[in-house]
Amino acid sequence: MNPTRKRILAAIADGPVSGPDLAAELDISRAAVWSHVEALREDGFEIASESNGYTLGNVPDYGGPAIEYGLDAPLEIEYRDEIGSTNERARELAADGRSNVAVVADRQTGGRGRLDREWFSPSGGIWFSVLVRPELPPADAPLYTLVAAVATARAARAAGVDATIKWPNDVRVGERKLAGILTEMEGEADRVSWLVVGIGLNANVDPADLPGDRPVTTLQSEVGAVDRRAVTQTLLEEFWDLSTAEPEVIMDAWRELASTLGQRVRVETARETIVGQAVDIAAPGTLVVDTQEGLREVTAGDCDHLRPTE
Ligand code: BT5
Repeated sequence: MNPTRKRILAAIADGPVSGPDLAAELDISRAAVWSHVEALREDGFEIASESNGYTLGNVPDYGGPAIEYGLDAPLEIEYRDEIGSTNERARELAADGRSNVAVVADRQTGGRGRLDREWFSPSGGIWFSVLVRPELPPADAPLYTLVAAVATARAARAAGVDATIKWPNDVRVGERKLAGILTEMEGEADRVSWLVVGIGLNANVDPADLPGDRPVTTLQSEVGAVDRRAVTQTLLEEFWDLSTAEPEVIMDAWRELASTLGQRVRVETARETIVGQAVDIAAPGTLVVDTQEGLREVTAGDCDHLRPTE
C-alpha cells in the first residue's frame, strides 16, 4: 500500500484528525489528503469525515489493502479475485526481479499441488504464494516448507482449530486435510535465486466443493466462518518471523506441531517405498524413519500414517 495512505490510516484509527493536521503531519497539501482519503474509500475503508476531522470505521473484509493494513511483515500484497495459480504469478514476479511479495487470490482456476496434481481452490479459501530471496543454499529450501507448515498450523490454531502437521506438506485436523504447501525455487550452484512458497488453506469453503476421494476439512466446517483477513495476516506474520530463525528453532517448532512423529508410516518416494516408524525430522526437512534395515532419512515423498497393524 502507498506509504502515505498507510500513515493516514494509522493516524485516523484512534479518532478524528482534521485535514489540516493530517496535511501538516504528513507534509502534503490538504488536496492531497483528500484524494488519498477518497482512494482509501474506494478500496473499501470506511472513513467518516465530520467537523472535527476524519475517523476510520470498518476496514474491508479481504483484498490487498485490507491484508496490508496492520500487517506486521514487510510484504507487499498483490491481490486478485481470480487467477490461474498464485504460484505461477509469483514465478512471473520472480522473473521480473521482484521479492517480498505475496500474491493472494480469492479463487484459482488452475491451482496446483505437487507433481502437477490439481488443487481445488473455490472462492472463500486462502490461496497465496510468497516470493522471497533468502540467502540459502538450494539444498536448504525444504526448511521453507517446514516454516510454512508451522505458520499455517499456528494460524489455524489461533482461529480455534486443532491443526497438526503431516510430513512433508499437509496441515490436517485429525486425518482431514485442511491445507497444503507447494514450495518451488530456482537456484544457482551455491545459493537460492528465488523461492516461491504456495499455501492453500481451506478457510470459508464448503467441503462439498473439495475433492471427495479423500478426507478434507475447512476452517468454516470446524469452527464456523472465520475472518480471512485476520487468518491471512497471522499466517504471513508467523511465516515471516520463523523464516529468519535458525534451522534448529524451525525444526523444534515443527516437532511441537507434527502428528507424523511416533507414527508408523509408509513413504512413497520416486524410487521406492519405505515403511517404518517416523522418529524425527532432520535438517533441512528430511524425515527420519526407523525401518527394519535401520534408520533412513527421506527427503521427499508421499507419506501415509499407518495403523499399528498395517
Ligand atoms: C499440496 O499438494 O498439498 C500442495 C497444495 C498447494 C496449493 C497452493 S494454493 C496457493 C498456491 N497456488 C497453487 O497453484 N498452489 C499453491 P499435494 O500434497 O500434491 O496434494 C494434492 C492433493 O490434495 C490432490 O491430489 C487432492 O487429492 C488433494 N486436494 C486438492 N485440493 C484440495 C483442497 N482444497 N483441500 C484438501 N485437499 C485437496
